[in-house]
Amino acid sequence: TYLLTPHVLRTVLDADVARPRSPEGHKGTYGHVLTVGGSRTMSGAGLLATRAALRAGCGLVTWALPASLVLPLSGAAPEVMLAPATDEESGGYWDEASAERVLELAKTRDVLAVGPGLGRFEGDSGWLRRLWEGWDGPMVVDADALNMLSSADGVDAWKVRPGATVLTPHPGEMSRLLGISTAEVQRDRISAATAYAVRHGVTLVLKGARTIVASPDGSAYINTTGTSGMATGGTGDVLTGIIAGLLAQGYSGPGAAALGVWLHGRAGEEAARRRGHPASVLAGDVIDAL
Ligand code: NPW
Ligand code: AMP
Ligand code: MG
Repeated sequence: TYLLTPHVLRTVLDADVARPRSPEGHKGTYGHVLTVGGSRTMSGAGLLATRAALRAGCGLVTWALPASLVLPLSGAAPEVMLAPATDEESGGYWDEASAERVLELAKTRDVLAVGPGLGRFEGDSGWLRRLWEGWDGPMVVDADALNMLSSADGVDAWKVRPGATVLTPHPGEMSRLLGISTAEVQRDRISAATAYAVRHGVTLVLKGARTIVASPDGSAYINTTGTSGMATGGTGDVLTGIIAGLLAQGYSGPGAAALGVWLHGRAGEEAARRRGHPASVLAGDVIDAL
């Protein structure tokens, strides 16, 4: 277990062959993220994750969202491509069939970021399993997608993914993943995170003040950046986008998670400085400070 200082961060990233920002680079050089999220009442979460991925430096981002949201959201983020992932005729809401559309879109993208603002729907655990096993590249699993994982039967039988898998639960989501109380999770955060990461072969980011990054090899990192100003709606969705944007640039699961968590906290500190007080930080300010 290490404190995630800039020096330690460098050693984590040593193993990475990320794509450096080359003067010759173009938008295709830095990877393409597919965000899968948003719903009628939580479109903001999908938008925050999508914008954060771009701010983290990937070249392109497509946002797969319910068809009924495409028109209201066109223009909300001009840099982002919108891809309806549901059927217009059915009212355009997430359903089990939308997994096939997402997998089709994923064929020409590098990273999937699944969960922010998705909501829950009938058969959603099977939907997540279809993406988990049907997509072999890197994948960030957050928010409602974590809740789908919690309510799925027989997760141990799900295939270990060949691509990097990064799970980003807050303590409430972690308590659902483990079937224990939030207080129990908080009592020993390092053990909760590392045990899950090793057992399931994933990178697990246990969020909250002093976020833990646990890698599948059993090592754990305690973040040193962040501020109480980040205790506000949407900051977790921003982190999901940042990690996905870094994965798209070629970082490993633990590398993208450690760098993403550190940068996210540092951007939160900068946002609080710019606003003059942590209480006034919004999730969008964290993106802008990045
Ligand atoms: P409490 O309140 O202390 O008892 P949920 P969610 C606990 C979307 N969003 N330390 C907390 O415990 C997300 O993307 C949309 C301790 C509470 O029980 C999801 O799709 C937004 N406990 C969806 O909303 C902006 C902690 O977790 C529970 C903790 C639901 O996600 C907001 C709350 O978690 C949001 O991101 C900590 N550090 N952190 C938008 N603008 O569209 C959390 N808890 O029930 O999983 O709800 O996180 O809001
Ligand atoms: P979520 O609950 O999914 O929106 O995620 C909240 C984000 O804000 C996570 O990255 C947390 O680590 C971060 N955060 C929340 N409260 C604090 C705090 N008091 N200090 C530092 N970071 C925090
Ligand atoms: Mg969240």
